[in-house]
Amino acid sequence: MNISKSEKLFEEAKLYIPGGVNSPVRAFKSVGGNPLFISRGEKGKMIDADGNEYIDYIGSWGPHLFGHNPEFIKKALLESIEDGTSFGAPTEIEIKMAKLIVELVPSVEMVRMVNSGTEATMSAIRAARGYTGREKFIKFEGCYHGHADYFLIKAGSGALTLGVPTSPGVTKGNAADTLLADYNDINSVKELVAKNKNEIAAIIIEPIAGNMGVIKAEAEFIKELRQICDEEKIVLIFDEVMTGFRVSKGSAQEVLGIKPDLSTFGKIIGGGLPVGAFGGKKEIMEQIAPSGPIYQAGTLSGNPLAMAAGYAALSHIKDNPGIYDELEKKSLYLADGFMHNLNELGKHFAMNRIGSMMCMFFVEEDVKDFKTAIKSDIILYGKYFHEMLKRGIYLAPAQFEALFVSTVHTTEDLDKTIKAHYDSLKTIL
Ligand code: KE4
Repeated sequence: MNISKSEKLFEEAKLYIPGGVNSPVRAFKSVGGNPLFISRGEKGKMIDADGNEYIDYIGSWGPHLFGHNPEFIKKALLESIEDGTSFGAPTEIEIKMAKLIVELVPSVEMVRMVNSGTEATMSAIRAARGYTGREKFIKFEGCYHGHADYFLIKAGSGALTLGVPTSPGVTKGNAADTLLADYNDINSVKELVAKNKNEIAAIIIEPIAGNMGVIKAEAEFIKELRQICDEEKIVLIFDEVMTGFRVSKGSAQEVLGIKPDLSTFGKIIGGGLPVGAFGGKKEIMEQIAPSGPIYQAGTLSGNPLAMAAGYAALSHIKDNPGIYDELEKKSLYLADGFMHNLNELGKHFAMNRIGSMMCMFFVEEDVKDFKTAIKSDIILYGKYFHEMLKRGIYLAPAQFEALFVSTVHTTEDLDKTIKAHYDSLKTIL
């Protein structure tokens, strides 16, 4: 039986790269089967090594708000590369990029560029610790902030809710300062704050979670979170790596109407290249080296090539704010199609959507926190994923991720996806 090019490539990749991939979720472990090797992306589509075409709803896990390789980003890159790629010295485009982020996100007064979301969140935690002189921080079960040691922590036993490492290599020492609260449960935050009075430097949250599937912070919850941080002088960090410029021009903080003290960004701000950023209140950011004592650095941070792509992406957003209405229309059309199918099939799976990020959970009850999210039937999700793939629809190879609609998904793409959704569910239920 002849094996596909993707299968051949995967076998070879596993000889040289752990698990054959450079990021675990790409290996299809959660859904079974072997990953497809992608040869190219074009608008809302990706083509694999065997020439099969898929409508792509991952968009490289969020960056491709405008689909693959949009002309205006490609043009900016080709122009920039004529002058070189990186100099390890300040360049004008870094000022333009910083000014544009400050203009688009009012809570950001100053910003530092880094090379990934992980770098952004770990730097934001260090900034908060350095600024407050405190060591502990609160994160929420189900939120993912990248792979810095002190984020790879799950709730420990007992009321103490002390973190325990989720990965070998993460030390107990690192876990000791990470406190776990429950998303959308303000009492779980109040308990931790009371038990760790004046010891908490920061609370970091995905204001719209995208890593336990999609779950929006409830209005009352996020408002009280802001109040607690004000009262306790805790730095409130919105991790907007996924939601930044995804859910609105001003990111999730504009949708929720709450200003954090620090924000982290990634994905879309790189226009498809590796870029992250953290920024916020000037009094905190001025503490970052070399203007202040809190050390933070990066060889390729703000490199002009990546800045060219990111600046092109953010400029396109600034010049075309109507894209969010367009994204809302397309995303609502898709979600309505899915909901119609579920009603036809008599299945009331939870469907959470904020703008162009959404998730269908294989559980028939509201999903508003980690505990309800993990009731989803991930085996059934795996079957659904493969049925959709067979029908040319490329979704996240894991239940607890987001589906992303782009500005270049056409009505034809959406109709094909809605039909595939119905036929796939019909097949597996
Ligand atoms: P990166 O270090 O992967 O650029 O960003 C980490 C990160 C931080 N914060 C949030 C809210 C994030 O969603 C992420 C990364 N997102 C995952 C997708 N769920 C990236 C995919 C992957 O790990 O390959």
